Amino acid sequence: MKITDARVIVSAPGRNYVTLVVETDDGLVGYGDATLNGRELAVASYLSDHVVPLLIGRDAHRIEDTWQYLYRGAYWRRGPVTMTAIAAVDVALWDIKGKAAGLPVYQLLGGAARDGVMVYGHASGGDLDGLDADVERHLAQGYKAIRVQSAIPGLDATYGIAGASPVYEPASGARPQEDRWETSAYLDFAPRLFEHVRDRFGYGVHLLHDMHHRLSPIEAARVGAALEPYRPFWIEDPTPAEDQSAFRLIRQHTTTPLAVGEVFNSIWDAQQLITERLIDYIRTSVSHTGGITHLRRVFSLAELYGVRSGSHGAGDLSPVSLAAALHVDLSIPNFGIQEYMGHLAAAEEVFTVGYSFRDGYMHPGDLPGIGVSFDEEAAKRFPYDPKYLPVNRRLDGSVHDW
Ligand code: CS2
Ligand code: MG
Repeated sequence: MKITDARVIVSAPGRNYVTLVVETDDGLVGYGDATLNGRELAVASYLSDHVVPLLIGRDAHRIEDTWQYLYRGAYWRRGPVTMTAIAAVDVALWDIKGKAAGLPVYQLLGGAARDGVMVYGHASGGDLDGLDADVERHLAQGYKAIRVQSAIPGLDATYGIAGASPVYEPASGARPQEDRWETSAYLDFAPRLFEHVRDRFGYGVHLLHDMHHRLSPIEAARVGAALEPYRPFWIEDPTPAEDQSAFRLIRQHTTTPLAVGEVFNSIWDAQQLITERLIDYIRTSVSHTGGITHLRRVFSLAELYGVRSGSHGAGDLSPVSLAAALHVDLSIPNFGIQEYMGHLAAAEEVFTVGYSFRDGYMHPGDLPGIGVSFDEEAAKRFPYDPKYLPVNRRLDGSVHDW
Protein backbone atom coordinates (compact mmCIF):
# COMPACT_ATOMS: atom_id res chain seq x y z
CA MET A 1 0.00 0.00 0.00
CA LYS A 2 1.77 3.14 -1.25
CA ILE A 3 1.43 6.69 0.03
CA THR A 4 0.18 8.76 -2.91
CA ASP A 5 -0.37 12.16 -1.31
CA ALA A 6 0.19 14.03 1.95
CA ARG A 7 -0.66 17.61 2.87
CA VAL A 8 -0.70 19.89 5.88
CA ILE A 9 -3.71 22.00 6.86
CA VAL A 10 -3.34 24.82 9.38
CA SER A 11 -6.72 25.98 10.67
CA ALA A 12 -8.15 27.66 13.77
CA PRO A 13 -11.53 26.17 14.73
CA GLY A 14 -11.56 27.80 18.18
CA ARG A 15 -7.74 27.68 18.30
CA ASN A 16 -4.93 26.78 15.90
CA TYR A 17 -4.45 23.16 14.85
CA VAL A 18 -1.99 21.72 12.35
CA THR A 19 -3.35 18.56 10.72
CA LEU A 20 -1.47 16.16 8.45
CA VAL A 21 -3.55 14.26 5.88
CA VAL A 22 -1.97 11.16 4.30
CA GLU A 23 -3.57 9.28 1.37
CA THR A 24 -2.78 5.85 -0.09
CA ASP A 25 -3.34 4.10 -3.40
CA ASP A 26 -5.91 1.89 -1.62
CA GLY A 27 -8.03 5.00 -1.12
CA LEU A 28 -7.41 5.13 2.64
CA VAL A 29 -6.85 8.45 4.42
CA GLY A 30 -4.99 8.86 7.72
CA TYR A 31 -4.81 11.90 10.02
CA GLY A 32 -2.08 13.14 12.33
CA ASP A 33 -1.91 16.13 14.69
CA ALA A 34 1.15 18.38 14.26
CA THR A 35 0.11 21.23 16.55
CA LEU A 36 2.85 22.92 18.58
CA ASN A 37 1.29 25.81 20.49
CA GLY A 38 2.75 29.16 19.30
CA ARG A 39 5.12 27.45 16.81
CA GLU A 40 2.51 25.99 14.43
CA LEU A 41 4.05 27.18 11.16
CA ALA A 42 7.49 25.77 12.00
CA VAL A 43 6.07 22.24 12.16
CA ALA A 44 3.87 22.87 9.10
CA SER A 45 6.95 23.90 7.11
CA TYR A 46 9.07 21.01 8.47
CA LEU A 47 6.38 18.63 7.23
CA SER A 48 5.50 20.28 3.91
CA ASP A 49 9.02 21.22 2.88
CA HIS A 50 11.08 18.33 4.26
CA VAL A 51 8.92 15.32 5.12
CA VAL A 52 5.95 15.13 2.74
CA PRO A 53 8.18 14.83 -0.38
CA LEU A 54 9.90 11.83 1.25
CA LEU A 55 6.61 10.11 2.10
CA ILE A 56 5.27 9.88 -1.44
CA GLY A 57 5.78 6.37 -2.77
CA ARG A 58 6.64 4.82 0.64
CA ASP A 59 4.82 1.72 1.89
CA ALA A 60 2.20 3.04 4.35
CA HIS A 61 2.36 -0.23 6.33
CA ARG A 62 6.03 0.23 7.30
CA ILE A 63 5.43 2.40 10.37
CA GLU A 64 8.58 1.49 12.31
CA ASP A 65 10.81 1.87 9.25
CA THR A 66 9.28 5.28 8.45
CA TRP A 67 9.80 6.37 12.07
CA GLN A 68 13.48 5.34 11.99
CA TYR A 69 13.91 6.92 8.55
CA LEU A 70 12.59 10.29 9.78
CA TYR A 71 14.43 10.17 13.16
CA ARG A 72 17.80 8.48 12.58
CA GLY A 73 17.79 9.09 8.86
CA ALA A 74 17.58 12.87 9.21
CA TYR A 75 20.80 13.03 11.28
CA TRP A 76 19.33 16.10 13.14
CA ARG A 77 17.07 14.54 15.70
CA ARG A 78 14.88 15.24 18.75
CA GLY A 79 13.47 18.66 19.62
CA PRO A 80 9.81 19.71 19.66
CA VAL A 81 9.49 20.65 15.97
CA THR A 82 11.07 17.46 14.63
CA MET A 83 9.31 15.14 17.07
CA THR A 84 5.90 16.75 16.54
CA ALA A 85 6.32 16.35 12.78
CA ILE A 86 7.35 12.69 13.15
CA ALA A 87 4.41 12.14 15.52
CA ALA A 88 1.92 13.41 12.94
CA VAL A 89 3.25 11.00 10.30
CA ASP A 90 3.30 8.13 12.80
CA VAL A 91 -0.30 8.65 13.98
CA ALA A 92 -1.54 9.04 10.38
CA LEU A 93 0.12 5.71 9.49
CA TRP A 94 -1.42 3.93 12.52
CA ASP A 95 -4.77 5.41 11.47
CA ILE A 96 -4.29 3.97 7.96
CA LYS A 97 -3.17 0.59 9.29
CA GLY A 98 -6.26 0.37 11.49
CA LYS A 99 -8.51 1.31 8.58
CA ALA A 100 -6.79 -1.29 6.34
CA ALA A 101 -7.32 -3.95 9.03
CA GLY A 102 -10.86 -2.80 9.85
CA LEU A 103 -9.85 -2.49 13.52
CA PRO A 104 -9.53 0.33 16.06
CA VAL A 105 -5.86 1.05 16.74
CA TYR A 106 -6.02 -0.20 20.34
CA GLN A 107 -6.70 -3.68 18.96
CA LEU A 108 -3.46 -3.49 16.97
CA LEU A 109 -1.63 -2.47 20.17
CA GLY A 110 -2.65 -5.66 21.99
CA GLY A 111 -6.30 -4.97 22.75
CA ALA A 112 -8.00 -3.37 25.74
CA ALA A 113 -6.16 -3.84 29.04
CA ARG A 114 -8.98 -2.02 30.91
CA ASP A 115 -12.62 -1.13 30.27
CA GLY A 116 -12.10 2.62 30.22
CA VAL A 117 -9.51 5.34 30.67
CA MET A 118 -9.79 7.47 33.80
CA VAL A 119 -9.45 11.14 32.86
CA TYR A 120 -9.00 14.29 34.90
CA GLY A 121 -10.75 17.54 34.10
CA HIS A 122 -9.64 21.09 34.84
CA ALA A 123 -11.40 23.06 37.57
CA SER A 124 -10.25 26.63 38.15
CA GLY A 125 -11.46 29.88 39.64
CA GLY A 126 -10.65 33.55 40.03
CA ASP A 127 -10.79 32.77 43.76
CA LEU A 128 -11.52 29.75 45.98
CA ASP A 129 -15.32 30.22 45.75
CA GLY A 130 -15.08 30.27 41.96
CA LEU A 131 -12.97 27.11 42.14
CA ASP A 132 -15.63 25.41 44.29
CA ALA A 133 -18.28 26.09 41.66
CA ASP A 134 -16.08 24.57 38.95
CA VAL A 135 -15.25 21.50 41.08
CA GLU A 136 -19.00 21.02 41.60
CA ARG A 137 -19.60 21.25 37.85
CA HIS A 138 -16.99 18.53 37.23
CA LEU A 139 -18.36 16.27 39.97
CA ALA A 140 -21.84 16.61 38.45
CA GLN A 141 -20.40 15.42 35.12
CA GLY A 142 -19.01 12.31 36.83
CA TYR A 143 -15.30 13.13 36.99
CA LYS A 144 -13.36 10.95 39.43
CA ALA A 145 -10.25 13.13 39.20
CA ILE A 146 -10.05 16.93 39.02
CA ARG A 147 -7.15 19.31 38.62
CA VAL A 148 -7.57 22.32 40.94
CA GLN A 149 -6.08 25.75 40.17
CA SER A 150 -6.99 29.18 41.46
CA ALA A 151 -5.81 32.72 40.83
CA ILE A 152 -3.14 33.54 43.43
CA PRO A 153 -3.81 36.53 45.70
CA GLY A 154 -1.25 39.25 45.00
CA LEU A 155 -0.58 38.21 41.39
CA ASP A 156 -2.43 39.75 38.41
CA ALA A 157 -2.45 36.69 36.16
CA THR A 158 -2.04 33.02 36.94
CA TYR A 159 -1.56 30.08 34.55
CA GLY A 160 -4.27 27.43 34.46
CA ILE A 161 -7.35 29.65 35.00
CA ALA A 162 -10.08 29.25 32.36
CA GLY A 163 -11.90 32.52 33.05
CA ALA A 164 -15.04 32.93 30.93
CA SER A 165 -13.97 30.35 28.30
CA PRO A 166 -15.34 26.80 28.65
CA VAL A 167 -11.84 25.47 27.79
CA TYR A 168 -8.64 26.90 29.32
CA GLU A 169 -6.52 28.59 26.64
CA PRO A 170 -3.22 30.25 27.53
CA ALA A 171 -2.27 31.37 23.98
CA SER A 172 -3.41 34.85 22.98
CA GLY A 173 -2.36 37.78 20.82
CA ALA A 174 -0.02 38.12 17.86
CA ARG A 175 2.76 38.90 20.37
CA PRO A 176 3.21 37.08 23.68
CA GLN A 177 1.34 38.62 26.60
CA GLU A 178 3.66 39.27 29.57
CA ASP A 179 2.67 37.75 32.91
CA ARG A 180 4.11 38.62 36.33
CA TRP A 181 5.06 35.99 38.88
CA GLU A 182 6.51 35.87 42.39
CA THR A 183 6.92 32.43 43.96
CA SER A 184 6.61 33.76 47.51
CA ALA A 185 2.94 34.58 46.79
CA TYR A 186 2.34 30.97 45.76
CA LEU A 187 4.18 28.98 48.44
CA ASP A 188 1.70 29.52 51.27
CA PHE A 189 -1.32 29.67 48.99
CA ALA A 190 -0.98 26.14 47.54
CA PRO A 191 -1.61 24.37 50.90
CA ARG A 192 -4.51 26.75 51.63
CA LEU A 193 -6.07 25.87 48.29
CA PHE A 194 -5.86 22.13 49.01
CA GLU A 195 -7.11 22.50 52.58
CA HIS A 196 -10.08 24.49 51.28
CA VAL A 197 -11.02 21.95 48.59
CA ARG A 198 -10.61 18.92 50.89
CA ASP A 199 -12.70 20.60 53.62
CA ARG A 200 -15.41 21.33 51.12
CA PHE A 201 -15.42 18.11 49.05
CA GLY A 202 -13.73 15.47 51.20
CA TYR A 203 -11.32 12.78 50.10
CA GLY A 204 -13.55 10.81 47.67
CA VAL A 205 -12.21 12.55 44.57
CA HIS A 206 -8.64 12.58 43.20
CA LEU A 207 -7.15 16.09 43.21
CA LEU A 208 -4.32 17.09 40.88
CA HIS A 209 -2.36 20.32 40.69
CA ASP A 210 -0.01 21.88 38.11
CA MET A 211 2.96 24.02 39.21
CA HIS A 212 3.94 24.75 35.61
CA HIS A 213 7.74 24.62 36.03
CA ARG A 214 7.81 27.59 38.40
CA LEU A 215 9.55 26.48 41.59
CA SER A 216 13.11 25.76 42.59
CA PRO A 217 13.79 22.20 43.81
CA ILE A 218 13.82 23.21 47.48
CA GLU A 219 10.62 25.24 47.09
CA ALA A 220 8.97 22.25 45.39
CA ALA A 221 10.16 20.00 48.23
CA ARG A 222 8.58 22.35 50.77
CA VAL A 223 5.22 22.62 49.00
CA GLY A 224 5.15 18.87 48.30
CA ALA A 225 5.62 18.16 52.01
CA ALA A 226 2.99 20.75 53.03
CA LEU A 227 0.44 19.15 50.68
CA GLU A 228 0.89 15.59 52.00
CA PRO A 229 -2.06 15.70 54.45
CA TYR A 230 -4.39 16.59 51.53
CA ARG A 231 -3.23 13.55 49.51
CA PRO A 232 -2.82 15.02 46.01
CA PHE A 233 -2.99 12.47 43.19
CA TRP A 234 0.05 14.34 41.86
CA ILE A 235 1.81 17.65 41.65
CA GLU A 236 2.80 18.40 38.08
CA ASP A 237 5.93 20.05 36.68
CA PRO A 238 7.19 21.45 40.01
CA THR A 239 10.51 22.54 38.46
CA PRO A 240 11.84 22.98 34.90
CA ALA A 241 12.59 19.32 34.19
CA GLU A 242 15.47 19.62 31.78
CA ASP A 243 17.39 19.44 35.09
CA GLN A 244 16.44 15.82 35.80
CA SER A 245 18.73 15.34 38.81
CA ALA A 246 16.89 18.17 40.65
CA PHE A 247 14.14 15.66 41.31
CA ARG A 248 16.45 13.73 43.65
CA LEU A 249 16.28 16.66 46.03
CA ILE A 250 12.47 16.94 45.80
CA ARG A 251 12.16 13.19 46.36
CA GLN A 252 14.27 13.32 49.53
CA HIS A 253 11.71 15.59 51.18
CA THR A 254 8.24 14.52 50.13
CA THR A 255 6.02 11.52 49.38
CA THR A 256 3.63 13.63 47.28
CA PRO A 257 3.56 11.91 43.84
CA LEU A 258 5.34 13.78 41.06
CA ALA A 259 4.26 14.05 37.40
CA VAL A 260 6.45 15.47 34.65
CA GLY A 261 6.82 15.46 30.88
CA GLU A 262 4.43 17.59 28.82
CA VAL A 263 7.33 19.50 27.24
CA PHE A 264 9.46 16.39 26.66
CA ASN A 265 9.99 15.12 23.13
CA SER A 266 11.78 11.81 23.52
CA ILE A 267 12.61 8.93 25.81
CA TRP A 268 16.00 10.55 26.44
CA ASP A 269 14.37 13.53 28.15
CA ALA A 270 12.91 11.20 30.77
CA GLN A 271 15.59 8.53 31.02
CA GLN A 272 17.05 9.58 34.37
CA LEU A 273 13.68 10.52 35.87
CA ILE A 274 12.34 7.06 35.07
CA THR A 275 15.34 4.83 35.72
CA GLU A 276 16.11 6.52 39.07
CA ARG A 277 12.40 6.40 40.02
CA LEU A 278 12.39 10.17 40.55
CA ILE A 279 8.81 10.58 39.30
CA ASP A 280 5.56 8.64 39.62
CA TYR A 281 3.83 9.66 36.36
CA ILE A 282 5.33 10.39 32.96
CA ARG A 283 3.21 12.96 31.11
CA THR A 284 4.63 12.84 27.57
CA SER A 285 2.02 13.26 24.84
CA VAL A 286 1.52 11.33 21.65
CA SER A 287 1.83 14.43 19.46
CA HIS A 288 4.96 15.97 21.00
CA THR A 289 6.86 12.73 21.62
CA GLY A 290 7.13 11.10 18.22
CA GLY A 291 3.70 9.50 17.96
CA ILE A 292 2.27 6.19 19.12
CA THR A 293 5.45 4.30 18.19
CA HIS A 294 7.72 6.35 20.45
CA LEU A 295 5.21 7.03 23.23
CA ARG A 296 4.76 3.28 23.72
CA ARG A 297 8.53 2.97 24.06
CA VAL A 298 8.57 5.67 26.78
CA PHE A 299 5.74 3.95 28.64
CA SER A 300 7.40 0.53 28.33
CA LEU A 301 10.58 1.89 29.91
CA ALA A 302 8.44 3.47 32.63
CA GLU A 303 6.67 0.16 33.25
CA LEU A 304 9.99 -1.46 34.22
CA TYR A 305 10.45 1.13 36.99
CA GLY A 306 6.89 1.29 38.32
CA VAL A 307 6.21 4.69 36.73
CA ARG A 308 2.70 5.16 35.29
CA SER A 309 1.47 7.17 32.32
CA GLY A 310 -0.40 10.46 32.63
CA SER A 311 -0.48 11.92 29.14
CA HIS A 312 -0.82 15.62 28.49
CA GLY A 313 -4.23 16.32 26.94
CA ALA A 314 -4.65 20.09 26.86
CA GLY A 315 -6.92 21.80 24.35
CA ASP A 316 -3.91 22.63 22.16
CA LEU A 317 -3.63 18.93 21.29
CA SER A 318 -6.25 18.31 18.60
CA PRO A 319 -8.98 15.64 18.80
CA VAL A 320 -6.72 13.45 16.61
CA SER A 321 -4.07 13.52 19.36
CA LEU A 322 -6.54 12.89 22.14
CA ALA A 323 -7.96 9.89 20.28
CA ALA A 324 -4.47 8.50 19.63
CA ALA A 325 -3.64 8.90 23.34
CA LEU A 326 -6.82 7.03 24.32
CA HIS A 327 -5.86 4.05 22.13
CA VAL A 328 -2.47 3.89 23.87
CA ASP A 329 -4.01 4.43 27.33
CA LEU A 330 -6.51 1.62 26.86
CA SER A 331 -3.86 -0.91 25.81
CA ILE A 332 -0.82 -0.41 28.06
CA PRO A 333 -0.31 -2.18 31.42
CA ASN A 334 1.00 0.87 33.32
CA PHE A 335 -1.69 3.43 32.50
CA GLY A 336 -2.15 6.03 35.26
CA ILE A 337 -4.52 8.78 34.14
CA GLN A 338 -5.25 10.90 31.06
CA GLU A 339 -5.73 14.67 30.97
CA TYR A 340 -8.97 15.72 29.25
CA MET A 341 -9.76 19.39 28.76
CA GLY A 342 -12.09 18.99 25.79
CA HIS A 343 -12.22 21.29 22.76
CA LEU A 344 -14.22 24.36 21.83
CA ALA A 345 -17.49 23.89 19.89
CA ALA A 346 -15.93 25.18 16.63
CA ALA A 347 -13.55 22.18 16.63
CA GLU A 348 -16.59 19.91 16.29
CA GLU A 349 -17.34 21.51 12.91
CA VAL A 350 -13.99 20.24 11.64
CA PHE A 351 -13.23 17.07 13.64
CA THR A 352 -15.80 14.27 14.10
CA VAL A 353 -14.77 12.01 16.94
CA GLY A 354 -15.51 8.39 17.83
CA TYR A 355 -14.36 8.64 21.46
CA SER A 356 -16.74 9.09 24.35
CA PHE A 357 -16.82 10.19 28.01
CA ARG A 358 -18.99 8.58 30.67
CA ASP A 359 -18.76 8.73 34.47
CA GLY A 360 -15.18 9.98 34.55
CA TYR A 361 -13.87 7.45 32.03
CA MET A 362 -13.19 7.74 28.30
CA HIS A 363 -13.09 5.14 25.55
CA PRO A 364 -11.57 5.62 22.07
CA GLY A 365 -14.51 3.87 20.37
CA ASP A 366 -14.44 1.03 17.84
CA LEU A 367 -14.25 2.82 14.51
CA PRO A 368 -11.38 1.47 12.36
CA GLY A 369 -8.12 3.40 12.83
CA ILE A 370 -7.88 6.32 15.27
CA GLY A 371 -11.59 7.05 14.93
CA VAL A 372 -11.46 10.79 14.15
CA SER A 373 -12.32 12.31 10.77
CA PHE A 374 -11.23 15.73 9.58
CA ASP A 375 -13.32 17.91 7.23
CA GLU A 376 -10.88 19.84 5.03
CA GLU A 377 -13.61 22.03 3.52
CA ALA A 378 -14.91 23.01 6.96
CA ALA A 379 -11.33 23.76 8.09
CA LYS A 380 -11.07 26.44 5.37
CA ARG A 381 -13.72 28.46 7.21
CA PHE A 382 -11.25 28.84 10.13
CA PRO A 383 -8.01 30.41 8.82
CA TYR A 384 -4.78 30.38 10.84
CA ASP A 385 -4.83 32.97 13.63
CA PRO A 386 -1.32 33.67 15.04
CA LYS A 387 -1.24 33.34 18.84
CA TYR A 388 1.52 32.97 21.39
CA LEU A 389 1.88 31.52 24.86
CA PRO A 390 2.65 34.18 27.49
CA VAL A 391 6.14 35.16 28.58
CA ASN A 392 6.61 35.26 32.34
CA ARG A 393 8.60 37.83 34.34
CA ARG A 394 9.29 38.17 38.03
CA LEU A 395 8.16 41.37 39.72
CA ASP A 396 11.71 42.74 39.27
CA GLY A 397 11.35 42.32 35.49
CA SER A 398 13.62 39.30 34.98
CA VAL A 399 12.37 36.48 32.76
CA HIS A 400 11.05 33.45 34.66
CA ASP A 401 9.87 30.05 33.45
CA TRP A 402 6.25 30.14 32.29
C1 CS2 B 1 -0.88 22.66 30.91
C2 CS2 B 1 -1.08 23.07 29.48
O1 CS2 B 1 -2.43 20.96 30.41
C3 CS2 B 1 -1.51 21.30 31.14
O2 CS2 B 1 -1.09 20.64 32.07
O3 CS2 B 1 0.39 22.70 31.41
O4 CS2 B 1 -2.29 23.76 29.46
C4 CS2 B 1 0.02 23.92 28.84
O5 CS2 B 1 0.13 25.16 29.46
C5 CS2 B 1 -0.33 24.10 27.39
O6 CS2 B 1 -0.53 22.85 26.79
C6 CS2 B 1 0.76 24.86 26.65
O7 CS2 B 1 0.49 24.86 25.28
MG1 MG C 1 0.80 21.13 32.72
